[in-house]
Amino acid sequence: MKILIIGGDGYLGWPTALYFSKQGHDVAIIDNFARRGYDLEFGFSSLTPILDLHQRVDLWKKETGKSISIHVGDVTDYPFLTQAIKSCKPDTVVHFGEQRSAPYSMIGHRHAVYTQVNNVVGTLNLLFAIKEIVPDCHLVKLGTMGEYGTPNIDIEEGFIKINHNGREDVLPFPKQPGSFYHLSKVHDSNNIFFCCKVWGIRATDLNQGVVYGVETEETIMNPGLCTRLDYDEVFGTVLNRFCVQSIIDHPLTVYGEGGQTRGFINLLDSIRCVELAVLNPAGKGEFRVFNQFTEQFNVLQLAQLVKCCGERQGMSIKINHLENPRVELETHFYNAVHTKLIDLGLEPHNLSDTIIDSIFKVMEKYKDRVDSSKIQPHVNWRKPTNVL
Ligand code: NAD
Ligand code: USQ
Repeated sequence: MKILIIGGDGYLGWPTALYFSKQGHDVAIIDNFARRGYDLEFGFSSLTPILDLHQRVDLWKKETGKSISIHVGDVTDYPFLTQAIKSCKPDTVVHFGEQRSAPYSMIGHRHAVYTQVNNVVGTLNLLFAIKEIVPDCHLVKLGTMGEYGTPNIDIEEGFIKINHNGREDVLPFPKQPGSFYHLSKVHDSNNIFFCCKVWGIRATDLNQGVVYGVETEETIMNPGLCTRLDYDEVFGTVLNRFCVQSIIDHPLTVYGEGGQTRGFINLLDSIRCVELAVLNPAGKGEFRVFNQFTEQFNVLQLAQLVKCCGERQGMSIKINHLENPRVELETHFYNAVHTKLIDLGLEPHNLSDTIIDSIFKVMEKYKDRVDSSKIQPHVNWRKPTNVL
């Protein structure tokens, strides 16, 4: 297949591109390096040293003989996007290319507007470009479990059957997102659903949970092929952050009580889910939603799990409860259905001591690169500002 990966220089996009290339697909990447720009904006840096995209792709060619083509540009720039799509004529577009941090979107007005314009306009452009140039192409779009929020009922996979005043319908599951970033994903989902209906586009919205992990079979072929790993207050996700905090003896930063429950997924499973969606495309005009996570945990459970593993390795780990900088429920019901990807063949790598130990092992190698001043949270949902 010809597969176009938008956001192929990022944490998930890069290892996914390598995986598809290894399977023999013809892979192209679009990226505008916005993610590298956010690091420059705040003085953050990936824990793992990453080469630039051209160097990475050259190294991949040297290791495997396989080529990946690169289109450097911004998907909010429609002429650029249409030119890239005309040149690679993809069978499938996997769209990772958005600003993906909730705290970044909550810094203040400028970052909120940037996030929504970047994400919503980028996806809308892509929908138009698919309709105009490759109408049969399957769009696999990365959404988020955070679109649903934390309702006091079971979360279904995208749609819910509702009985109201004696009439019944299957409707999109109610959305209660918790940040301007998560809101941008809801706006995307609505636009995609609409375009599937009116233009017959085929699309899969992958409502993914929080991803953890760093290595894949392809990225370990050469240290220069590793993917980025963020631990800072803005881009670091909770389990990756707790692991980095452990190896530098920083207390684990549990926000509030720590009862916040989320869906989690290993990096390897995240890539496999995208593959399952790609290999089993949506029908013409079909808008599918898959809940892409394998297990749910609350934040305190994760902290305790990491503490336990770390202590077995001789680390001494303290758990701190910080005043929660976010506005979110800290104790709540959470039960989200996630069977569609399992039905397609996903075999989950569940979180275990062995997996946490292997994440520690990679992190230990780069321990000296950690800047501990970037860990404490400063972005506050209640106090928008434009300065971190
Ligand atoms: P990332 O920031 O590491 O990668 C995103 C990539 O997209 C970056 O390389 C960035 O430069 C590029 N990009 C952003 N805006 C662009 C634009 N306008 N034009 C071209 N390229 C652009 O993020 P990630 O962690 O790899 O996440 C990828 C996707 O998966 C995102 O859509 C995110 O919302 C979703 N997701 C991530 C997680 C997670 O835990 N990392 C969980 C659920 C969903
Ligand atoms: N949290 C802590 N301590 C920390 C960091 C986070 O207690 O040091 C808590 C947060 O308050 C939140 C939970 O952990 O309750 C998850 O936070 P996170 O930063 O790991 O994840 P989130 O902001 O939800 O965003 C991440 C990705 C995003 C993706 C989302 C999936 O950055 O791209 O969409 O996970 S989901 O959470 O399912 O919406």
